[in-house]
Amino acid sequence: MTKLHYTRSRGRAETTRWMLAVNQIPFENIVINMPEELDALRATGKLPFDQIPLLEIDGHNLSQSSAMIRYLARRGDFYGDTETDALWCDLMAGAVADFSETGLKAMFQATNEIAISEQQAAFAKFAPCFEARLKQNSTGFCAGTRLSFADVILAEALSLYLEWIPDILEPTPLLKVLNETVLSQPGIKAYLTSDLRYPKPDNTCVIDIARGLQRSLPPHFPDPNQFVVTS
Ligand SMILES: N[C@@H](CCC(=O)N[C@@H](CS)C(=O)NCC(=O)O)C(=O)O
Repeated sequence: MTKLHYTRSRGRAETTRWMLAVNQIPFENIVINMPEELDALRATGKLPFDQIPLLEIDGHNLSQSSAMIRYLARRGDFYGDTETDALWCDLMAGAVADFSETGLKAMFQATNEIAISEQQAAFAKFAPCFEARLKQNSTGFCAGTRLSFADVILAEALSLYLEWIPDILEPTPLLKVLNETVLSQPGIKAYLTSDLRYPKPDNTCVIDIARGLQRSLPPHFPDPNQFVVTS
């Protein structure tokens, strides 16, 4: 069984979950909840950069979410048909990674208003570029003539924004259609309604992550350094 080791959250493992889902590869979330669990995983030597997520698949121990999604793109033929398609997949994936950062950080913000205004600003910067690319390609997809991993991770990033700002896609109709195309993929549909999909992150999730990784909580939390080990 394919195993994905990460905290009890979407975070940097979520693009990999969506790529496993679109490939219809069954997988298990192995939850790192306590620092001892991360120490034990590190002791296995399976983390070349000492970081999670870790994806155990096909006899490989994969690190770095960008490598995982490309492995899964090649495995499932989601990398376009030509060199140019592959290039566009990579170009879009780079921009999507930048775009998704603001969505990933939303849960750590001091107020909902800050989380929303930062996402509105990032959307205003990136979404017109994504919309222009979809117009230029004119197939309904980011690259080539069929679904690629770029489309999947773009929809995953949009899912973060949409939870905070449900009507955010109204000014970008091509992006809205692409999002619906990805959400209608059988594997994605099944994943999003399964127990494997974690809910929108809340403060408990932020605390779980800080405890598991022994890192600081955001400054607006009481006792932000309670999980940081100083020796
Ligand atoms: N570029 C990496 C980033 C991974 C990353 O930052 N992982 C964090 C958890 S979200 C981590 O393992 N932090 C502990 C550490 O770096 O020691 C990826 O996308 O996989």
